[in-house]
Amino acid sequence: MVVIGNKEYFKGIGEIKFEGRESDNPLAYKFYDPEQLVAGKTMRDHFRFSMAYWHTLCGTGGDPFGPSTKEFPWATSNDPMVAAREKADAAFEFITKMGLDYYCFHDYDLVDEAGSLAESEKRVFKTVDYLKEKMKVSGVKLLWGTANLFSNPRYMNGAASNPNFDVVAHAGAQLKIALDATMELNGENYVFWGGREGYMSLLNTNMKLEQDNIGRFMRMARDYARGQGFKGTFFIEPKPMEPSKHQYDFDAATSIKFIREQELAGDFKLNIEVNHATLAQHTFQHELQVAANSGMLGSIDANRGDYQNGWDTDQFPNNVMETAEAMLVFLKSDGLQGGGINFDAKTRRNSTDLEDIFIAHIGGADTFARGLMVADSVINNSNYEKLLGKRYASFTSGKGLDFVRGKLSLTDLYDVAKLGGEPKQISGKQELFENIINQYV
Ligand code: XLS
Ligand code: NI
Ligand code: NI
Repeated sequence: MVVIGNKEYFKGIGEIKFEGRESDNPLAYKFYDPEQLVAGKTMRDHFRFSMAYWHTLCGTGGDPFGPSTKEFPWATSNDPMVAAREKADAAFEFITKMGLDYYCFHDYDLVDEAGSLAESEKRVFKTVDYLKEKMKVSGVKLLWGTANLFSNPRYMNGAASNPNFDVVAHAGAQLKIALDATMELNGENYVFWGGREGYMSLLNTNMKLEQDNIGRFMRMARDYARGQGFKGTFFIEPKPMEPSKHQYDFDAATSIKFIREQELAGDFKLNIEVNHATLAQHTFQHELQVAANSGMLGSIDANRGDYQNGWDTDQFPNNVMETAEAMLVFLKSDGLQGGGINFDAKTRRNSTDLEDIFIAHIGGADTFARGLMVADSVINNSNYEKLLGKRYASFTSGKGLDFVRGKLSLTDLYDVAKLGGEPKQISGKQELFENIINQYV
């Protein structure tokens, strides 16, 4: 069902339907068929696709070298409340026309921050009331909310990690409001992305205190939300750098260590973003696997980087090979723990037609759908699993099995090696594995 506010913003664009790969219609899904079953679940339930408010409704194309290029018809009013409602109308028109199930926001994506905390809070809750109605009519749900604790200059030295307690307190107030807004909208999760939670120079930084303060801040968030009956999961979204030089949530491994050290396990998992993985010199699939190994694969921010540029370009996903490898991890880990796939991606600065926003999201959804189907057939129709199993066969019987079961000592290894002589060379077969993925694309 398409829900439209007072105005229709995306004129001439109807509901985006699945038409299959033979279709030439740029405004149709070629691979994402929400009702198609893959590995016992519909694609819709696997992915739980979400629109990111910040890029899709607020990102007008400004960069360090030039101003906005995109004139959004929902961003014309000088009255912040009118602008917030129009933005919400456009958001829900887009989400429902796309057939997405979820959205995500930062507090001040919904409505502009005001001159005082009290006034900002009023604005946020007025907008929340409006969103509530739109969610009721459309059935669209909130995947996660978050607080923007990085844009306002007051956070230039960090938010929870700020050396000035007054700023930490202000961040706490903003966190409380964002949590309340998320809970009011039945948000299923809450995200912490710490763009300014890091440092530029260790010379002026007490790293231990800053990190412990972030831990305290997150435990407060958890205790407050749980006290209000929040049942969802908190996610930390790792990113190594940008805007800070060193960000404390560098990658999945670093964030898992932090979660455990700060006694947040059980309540906190990870939101893995593709372009953040590559910024940390990892692959997307590596980060997914690290999270899954610790039972912390919570959610995904879908996008992609650029092989030549070293920053967070947030392009829409279109790399089927990369996504297929990621979906192998996804399927083998039983999907996401509470989260979904949020398109944290933006159209390029020179993609200025409103329909480009649709085309971009369609491409992203199709890439994930294709990746999922490839991964599913690799698992079920190829000898991939058998080959992988064969690589580790030495641990399934004899002394290898004893080792896995913890029955051997170091002297046992010594004896095995002495008896066995030089181990036989066994190929890693990487090219064969790669060819199998290629064969099923
Ligand atoms: C920025 C992050 C941000 C988070 C939400 O790089 O990806 O958009 O997802 O604060
Ligand atoms: Ni993100
Ligand atoms: Ni990002």
